[in-house]
This record gives sequence, C-alpha cells and structure tokens, in this order.
Amino acid sequence: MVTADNIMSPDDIVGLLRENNLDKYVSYFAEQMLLYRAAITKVRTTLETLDDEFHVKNDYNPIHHIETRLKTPRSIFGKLQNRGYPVTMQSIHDNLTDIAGIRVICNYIDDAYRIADLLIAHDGITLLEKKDYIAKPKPSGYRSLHLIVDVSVYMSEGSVSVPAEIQIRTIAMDYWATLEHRLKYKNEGKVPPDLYGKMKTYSESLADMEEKMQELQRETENYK
Ligand code: 0O2
Repeated sequence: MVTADNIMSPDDIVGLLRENNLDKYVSYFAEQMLLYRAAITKVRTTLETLDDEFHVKNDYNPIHHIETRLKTPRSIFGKLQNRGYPVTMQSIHDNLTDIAGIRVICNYIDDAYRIADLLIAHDGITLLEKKDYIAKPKPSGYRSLHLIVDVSVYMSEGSVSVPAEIQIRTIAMDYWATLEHRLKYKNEGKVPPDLYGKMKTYSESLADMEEKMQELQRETENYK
C-alpha cells in the first residue's frame, strides 16, 4: 500500500523502468489513482450531505448537480510534458493538483460562495489555494470559483493527504464555459479574435442577468 511516507522517489521509478519491471510500475500507478478516486468520493459525499441538510432545513437545494473526473494517464503525462516537468510519479505528486477534479454546479452565485465556505470548514479538507474568477473573471470571460484542497483520505495504513481541484460555478457560468471549451476544441485551441470578443461580451451579459436573478431570489427570501 502506498502512503505519504513511502511514495516512490524518481530514482526508484527510474530503477523500476531500468529493470523493465513495468508490472510493478503500473500497479504503483493504479495505487496512486485509488487515492485520487477516494478523494473524489470523500468530497462528493461531503457536498451531497451538505446539500441534503440544506434541503431538509430550508426546503431548498443550493447544488444543482455535481460532476467528477479522474484525469486520464494520457492527459496527466501530456500536461507534465507541456509544462516541462519531469515525467515521473514523484513529479505527478509534486506538480499536478488537478488529477482529482470535482465540479459543483449551483443555482445562484450566493450558493457557490456558501458551498465553498462550508466545504473548507470541514476538518478533513484543507484549503491550499483559492482562485476567484467570479469576482475577477479571466480575460476570456471565464467565470468560476476554484479551490485547490488537500483531502485527508483514510487508508488501511493511515491517513494520506491527496490534492484535488474543486470548480464551483453557477448553471450560467457552466453553460458559457462548456460552449467556449467546445469552440476552442473545434478550432484546436485557436479561437478567431471576433469570436473571442463575442464570447467575452456574452459572458458579461450572463453575469448581468445572474445578478438580477440573484436579486430576485434575495427578495423572494425576504418575502417568505
Ligand atoms: P481540463 O482538461 O479542463 O482539466 P493549472 O492550475 O496550472 O492547472 P491554470 O490555468 O493556472 O492551470 O488554472 P486555472 O486557471 O484554475 O484553470 C484550471 C481549469 O479551469 C482548466 O483546466 C479548465 O477546466 C478551467 N478553465 C480555466 N480557464 C478557462 C477558460 O478560459 N475557459 C474554459 N472553458 N475553461 C477554463 P485545464 O487544465 O485547462 O484542463
């Protein structure tokens, strides 16, 4: 079993490859992925419980839905290579914080911040970094709240800290990000400048509309 104390060093990995012991290397990779999967399960369960509690107490669900993904080996090694990091297991551990990815789609902007605050108050989830692209959107117009966290995963030999990336956004933010991603993908990463400008304007229009919807929701709450 792999724990925080016995993660293989780059030299160990090179040794294994030199011995051509691919089986051992593959099974080590599988053990690492198990930890990331466990982190996803823990965060997802925590979020679902919070949403459930909110529903029981307030007759309202702040979370619309949750998506999770484990980065594929191809994508992991591609990212290491693109960024000029060594392609070793140690390097994955040291340089990639988004192998375990959780996306939380909320109804309103207030919900996104509320969910983020509740999640990082959990004693098994430690905030490492927060990027607030809702308050300060990316130049592309991308809006989302990103948290990089350490998730404490309990294994048979003790607890292990596993990094995870949590993207929290509203339905409107997700709608925009999904379409923009597809446009980029279809154009092999190079979006024509006029399209880029339009997408940015549409992001601003969606943000305006969301503010209005949020205001309406607050008024409804007060009315109740
Ligand atoms: P994938 O396949 O979606 O996971 P880093 O933290 O170093 O990995 P960066 O860009 O500094 O990379 O982090 P950031 O800004 O927090 O972005 C991480 C993820 O947010 C990206 O993952 C995208 O999923 C999403 N994202 C960021 N900017 C945009 C954008 O302009 N449009 C859309 N549609 N999504 C965006 P990856 O690693 O790019 O890939």
